[in-house]
Amino acid sequence: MQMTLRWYGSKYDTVTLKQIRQIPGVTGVISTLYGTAPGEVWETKDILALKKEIEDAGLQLAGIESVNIHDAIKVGTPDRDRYIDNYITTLERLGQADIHMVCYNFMPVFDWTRTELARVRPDGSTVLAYTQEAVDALNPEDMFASISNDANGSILPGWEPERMAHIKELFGMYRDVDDEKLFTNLKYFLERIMPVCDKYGINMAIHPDDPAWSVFGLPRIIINKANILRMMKMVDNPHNGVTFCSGSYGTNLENDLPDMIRSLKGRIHFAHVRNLKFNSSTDFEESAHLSSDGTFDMYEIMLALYDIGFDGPIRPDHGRMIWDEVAMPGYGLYDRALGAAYLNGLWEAICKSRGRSE
Ligand code: DNO
Repeated sequence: MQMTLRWYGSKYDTVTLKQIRQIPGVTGVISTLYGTAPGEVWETKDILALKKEIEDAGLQLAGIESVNIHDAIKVGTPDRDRYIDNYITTLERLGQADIHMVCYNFMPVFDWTRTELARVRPDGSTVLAYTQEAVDALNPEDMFASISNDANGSILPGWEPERMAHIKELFGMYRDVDDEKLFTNLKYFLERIMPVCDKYGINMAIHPDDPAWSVFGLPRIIINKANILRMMKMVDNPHNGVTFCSGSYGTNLENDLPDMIRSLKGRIHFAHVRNLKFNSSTDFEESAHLSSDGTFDMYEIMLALYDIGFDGPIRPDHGRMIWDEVAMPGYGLYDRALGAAYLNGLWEAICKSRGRSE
């Protein structure tokens, strides 16, 4: 595996490449052209400039998170082919730039959803948290307002104000889209992009829906083992793979994370590894990465990745806000650096105890 950190670009991130370079064992970053809208074609010069900036800092651009999917593709409107053509052009340009992993999601309207961005924990750190009760009490517009007021001035991924300004219209578009329709539209999209992925060796890594159930009545399909295996089978190409995100699949306590990892051998192209602490089955917060601070056994998760021979990029995920850092919620430097060091430690111990070099 290759340990990486997510980085939003020098215009948007409070964390610098120099700081990332100094985290032991982190050799790459996962980035994006933050600021491009879903459906836009990415310019080669922008891709190459991003790559050069990262390489000049002594790091590798290990993959893209995300090339976002236009709602026309998810809904399956008549103009979807135009947006898929754009997506294919972007993939071609990424492939030509020697970039081979692309994370994306197929969540209607919203990307990931949290109800609190700064819940205070007993140690004084603040974390992202979710309660179903809070979602049930809100309408989507209020949810957007509370999230953007709380974001330390940053734009959270998937919550871009330009899209959220049309939230009612977006909900309207999905009126007739149920789980089956969403599966069909995902299949159509994947079948169209697989030839370019084959040509350039691009691994597509779908991110799970977070939380792993329907929010505000919208369909959500990338939520459990049965659905993800269905997706792998419906377009049975190794480039059709997943981002295994423990914190997203883990929102549903019925998901057995190590078992899911083992069932996805050969198809996990990217891993987000983080812990959650459940206070009840509908109230969870994003604890430190350490097993004893949360609900998941992080050793078992890393062991399952080791057992399937996972060799893609991995990153610690949302960190707590500690040591008075001010940053995009979940994406500060300090706690993610602690997470990377911890995951590296688990990996080294697993490799040594199994007699394999790292
Ligand atoms: C949240 C992230 C997601 C993820 C997208 C992938 O912090 O894990 O926003 O990047 O769902 O497209």
